[in-house]
Amino acid sequence: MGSRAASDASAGVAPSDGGASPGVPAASPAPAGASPAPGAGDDRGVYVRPTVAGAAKILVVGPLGVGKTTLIGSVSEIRPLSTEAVMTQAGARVDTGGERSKRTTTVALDFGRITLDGELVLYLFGTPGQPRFLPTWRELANGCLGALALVDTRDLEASFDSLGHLEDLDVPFSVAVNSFPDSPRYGEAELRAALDLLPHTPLTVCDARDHDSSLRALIALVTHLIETTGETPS
Ligand SMILES: Nc1nc2c(ncn2[C@@H]2O[C@H](COP(=O)(O)OP(=O)(O)OP(=O)(O)O)[C@@H](O)[C@H]2O)c(=O)[nH]1
Ligand SMILES: [Mg+2]
Repeated sequence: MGSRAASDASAGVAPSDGGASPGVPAASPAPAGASPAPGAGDDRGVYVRPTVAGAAKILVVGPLGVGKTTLIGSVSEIRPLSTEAVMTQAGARVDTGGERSKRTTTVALDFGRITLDGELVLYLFGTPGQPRFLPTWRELANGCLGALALVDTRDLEASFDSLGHLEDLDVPFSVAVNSFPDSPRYGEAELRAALDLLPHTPLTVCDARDHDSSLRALIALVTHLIETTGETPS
């Protein structure tokens, strides 16, 4: 496995012997006031609460099949908008990677909404995962406060483009490892080195299928954004 750091291929990491990514912290618990887990689509709130004092646009990025659509769907308090299309043989040569069982892919964007602590609304925009859609990020990133970058440890190299693109666009971000059953486990230092993360960039583990886990990853991001920008979204 390679490192994202330019020309330092020797910094590759090997899986640590078992364990659940011991060095990589799970994000801290969700605050008591965070929105409850949404139930079936019909139960989801439609209107922004009157208590809301601020809003922020957040990108959810990552390579093909890393779990972006899944995360937005599990955390959104409104019925998420998704633009899934069936992957066909015609795209097989360009749309590589991702879950082998995966049959659809996002072709425009995902959209969802979550209210934190009754006060801060996050509008979540999921990017398409195929590399050929990277140029569309420039538009999607317009006006965003930051990004949650999902990573799959089964193919760390697949995330390099996403992270590099965020840096190019000057979008602050945090990283969340979305764990799959067959994901190799790495220590935090190994992962940070392989992904070439700055020391202050949050690195957490999440399960994109789980509402609370996804929420914690977003809270880690927002906490980081508030700390680094010194501003509360308005
Ligand atoms: N085991 C496991 N499966 C997951 C997890 N997250 C997503 N999946 C599955 O992985 C597949 C890919 O998830 P998506 O959410 O479609 O991935 P995506 O990043 O939106 O993919 P693209 O839009 O094609 O880039 C789906 O079949 C999910 O059910 C996870 O945390 N654990
Ligand atoms: Mg998707």
